[in-house]
Amino acid sequence: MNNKRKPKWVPDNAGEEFATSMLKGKLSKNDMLKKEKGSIKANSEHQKRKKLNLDDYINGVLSKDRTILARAITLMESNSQKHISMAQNFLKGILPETGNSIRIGVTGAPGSGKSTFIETLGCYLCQRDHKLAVLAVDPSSSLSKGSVLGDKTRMEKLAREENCFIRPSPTGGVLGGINRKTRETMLACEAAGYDIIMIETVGVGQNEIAVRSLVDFFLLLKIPGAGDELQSIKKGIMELADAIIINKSDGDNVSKAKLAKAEFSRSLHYLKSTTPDWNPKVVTASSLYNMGIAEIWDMIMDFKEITQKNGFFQKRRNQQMKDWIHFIIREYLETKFYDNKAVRRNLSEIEQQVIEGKLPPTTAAQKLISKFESNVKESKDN
Ligand SMILES: Nc1nc2c(ncn2[C@@H]2O[C@H](COP(=O)(O)OP(=O)(O)OP(=O)(O)O)[C@@H](O)[C@H]2O)c(=O)[nH]1
Ligand SMILES: [Mg+2]
Repeated sequence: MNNKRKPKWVPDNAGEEFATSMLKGKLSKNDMLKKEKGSIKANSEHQKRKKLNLDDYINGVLSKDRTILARAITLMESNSQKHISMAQNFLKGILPETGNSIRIGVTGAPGSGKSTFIETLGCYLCQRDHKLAVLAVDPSSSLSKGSVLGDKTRMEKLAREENCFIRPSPTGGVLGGINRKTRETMLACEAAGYDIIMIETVGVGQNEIAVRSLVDFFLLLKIPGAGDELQSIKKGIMELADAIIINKSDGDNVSKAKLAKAEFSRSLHYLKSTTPDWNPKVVTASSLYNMGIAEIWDMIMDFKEITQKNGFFQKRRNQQMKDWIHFIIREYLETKFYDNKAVRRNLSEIEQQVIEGKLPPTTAAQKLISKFESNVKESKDN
């Protein structure tokens, strides 16, 4: 008897007289269907995975092909050297077609309603023939566990809109990742004809600053609380915002929201605006019940008109581009420095000496820098 055909319950020492074996089963109708589906899937997978060259990427994105846009973003997110140089050539190719959008940053504490707000405003805009790209920046999911997955399901209605493209932007915990890759993703979306870009990020200090450097209009979402709003918000973040939205102004929250609005407006009054001719606004809204959303859009359009008229719209973008160059240089040099063998060998010991008061921090930094420089020189000489 063929051992492989033995059912599990047949004793190991069963002889020939133990006449039990399994026959190979026939595929049921259902199995056949599954198999067919599987092969269909494999085929489309194959199609999707067809290798693209540089022109395919550029032409695909410029002709508004969403699948190719998604693949171009994946290419730009890759850290492999081969992909990096192709991605840079791709960017160069699409650059003349970028910039024709309004870039909006949406930030706020976890659960303040950012995704709901983007969904409601997004549906409103898509129905008015705008094309919207939503980039959800997730700070490595450590603070708001799995928020990107949550976002995907929460923005279900928006995801069904033909005019909308939603892309979670992984950052791998590197703050810099937000800046460089999100910016490049944003450019690709613009080249693919998206005239509104919204970037969602969880409000955790430095993230806001990184996102502020990407966008034209920066929105901060707050929820009405027990009147202690101002304590929970850093002045620095408020200064960055072009508008504060008191979200969830519905049901029992309405009167609390009014109070919060008055409180924020008062304190904004004392802060210097970062945008000439624009005083940051405080508005109440309900993303869930679609209240105040159209007014927020009108406000953003007013902002655009005012800043385009006084030239600050372009001036800010120019400054952002300059900052971007320096950011990339800093990122490159820092990585080179901390990856250096001599630095890695000596870093913790020198840090310890500073902690123990044996070395002043400046001397410690200089020591590490000279170890780095001589190591670089040494490897060049060899
Ligand atoms: N009552 C009310 N609830 C809302 C409103 N907006 C959002 N919510 C609810 O608040 C909860 C969180 O909303 P999200 O949109 O996921 O919040 P988020 O800021 O994107 O959250 P994270 O991405 O996890 O940081 C959900 O249960 C929403 O239904 C609103 O205007 N009114
Ligand atoms: Mg969200």
